[in-house]
Amino acid sequence: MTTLPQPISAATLPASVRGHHRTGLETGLVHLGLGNFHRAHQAVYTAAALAEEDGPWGVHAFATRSRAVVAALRDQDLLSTVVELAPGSTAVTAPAVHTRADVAADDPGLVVAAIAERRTRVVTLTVTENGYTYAPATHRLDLDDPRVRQDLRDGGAPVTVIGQLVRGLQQRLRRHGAPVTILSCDNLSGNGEHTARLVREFTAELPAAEQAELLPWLDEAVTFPSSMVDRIVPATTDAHRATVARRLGLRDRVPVPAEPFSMWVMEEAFAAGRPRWEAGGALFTDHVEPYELLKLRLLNGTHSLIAYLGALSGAATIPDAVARPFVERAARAVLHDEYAPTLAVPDGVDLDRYVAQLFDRWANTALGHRTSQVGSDGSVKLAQRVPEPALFHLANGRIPQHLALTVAAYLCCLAPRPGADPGPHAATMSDPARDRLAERSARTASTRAFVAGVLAEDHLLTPDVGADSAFVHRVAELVDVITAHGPEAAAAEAAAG
Ligand code: CS2
Repeated sequence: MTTLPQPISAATLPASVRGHHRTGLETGLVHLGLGNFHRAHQAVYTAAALAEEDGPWGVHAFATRSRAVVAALRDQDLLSTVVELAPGSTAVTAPAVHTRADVAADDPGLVVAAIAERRTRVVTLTVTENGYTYAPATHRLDLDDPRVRQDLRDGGAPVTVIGQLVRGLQQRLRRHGAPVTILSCDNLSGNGEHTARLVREFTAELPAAEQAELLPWLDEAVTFPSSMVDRIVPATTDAHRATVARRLGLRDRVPVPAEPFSMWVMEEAFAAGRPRWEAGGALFTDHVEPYELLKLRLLNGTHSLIAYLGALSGAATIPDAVARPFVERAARAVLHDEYAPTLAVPDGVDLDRYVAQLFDRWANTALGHRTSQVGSDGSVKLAQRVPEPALFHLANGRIPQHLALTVAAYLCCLAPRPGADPGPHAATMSDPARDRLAERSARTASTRAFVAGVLAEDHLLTPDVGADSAFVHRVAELVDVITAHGPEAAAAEAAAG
């Protein structure tokens, strides 16, 4: 008879894998978005900070919806592991930083109360691009979203993140008014300013007296630093659970796989202190934007193209995809010819080294990052990655062929032309726009009209990209090539210009 390993807990976890040895941690951070990324990123930096300097930096974390993760963490004394994977090397650590875990959807009032607690000094967010309830075409708060409207009407239990932030800040001001920092850690350009703007736009819809109360205090006491976060963190599988069982002899129901690489760059604008995150390698700068754009375009933008071309050619994972010579060629072309010219490389970053490292990271076969995961939520991700670089080239009289290919491959995955089958990996990509796009594809006979509808009427990217008929035309041509001859033929077409 085989005995199951014991569950991971405060009693069973070996001291050698704990990120730090503090006990009786007090809560000073609230985190919204308790998913894999948070546990492999901010939690690791916070554990490193605590190893170096004591402080009230325990984390009260809220999962957006996932009860399974919260239930597992509660059964495990809020402990879980990070399994760092590279070909030929595995390392397991357990950053013990959480003091409480809850599900936001089950008790939104608790999120509001946690933000309002005096002891809360920083609220960190990893709620994905999709969690900010803004209209991608305008970047403004989406007042047409029924959840936003509901949150504006009903102050007690907001369901949107922006609603929760505003109600939490409102309660905070009324209770004591202590300063606080809201730190977005999502892949949005200017994520701090963006969050601040959405918070103010929501506030501007409240009754006049509430606006007059809150707006001046937001200016005085609340900061919204921008940050660039980077670590490839796939979804958890049984293989990761088995690795932890083998390594530690313990059962972790919710380990997080991650690549060894990790990076965090933030603006130094904290209203009420912060952990010594530099102990984990975080950088603080007054100019975070060049880092954000570098990462958002070279890594995330290229990643999208690899995911869509890969999925369409039958690749389940990013390393499988980028191992196909035509995908690698297309990735290098979009990166060097179309994204890189739109960037100012931050001081101290060696571009060639950065790019070489990206290709090594994508080739990490031990990680098994799925094309369907990177391809999910493309309607919100592409709007962050493609429009500005596309407009840069269009303004210079050039059609950015591989940005057009990115959009075409995305459309072929999510909304295939009638009769086309994009295969199993595209079929499992989730996207809030999937039904709308698929319905438009099914009812529009001409590809040109379909693509024009998506870009110029639905504003998948931005209105000015949608208004560029040469770009729209090229995307439509490439959709037709993918549909008739496959992704490799379309990549060859794009390369030929
Ligand atoms: C990826 C990112 O899913 C995606 O769109 O591009 O999640 C990427 O892996 C991370 O941003 C890496 O830091």
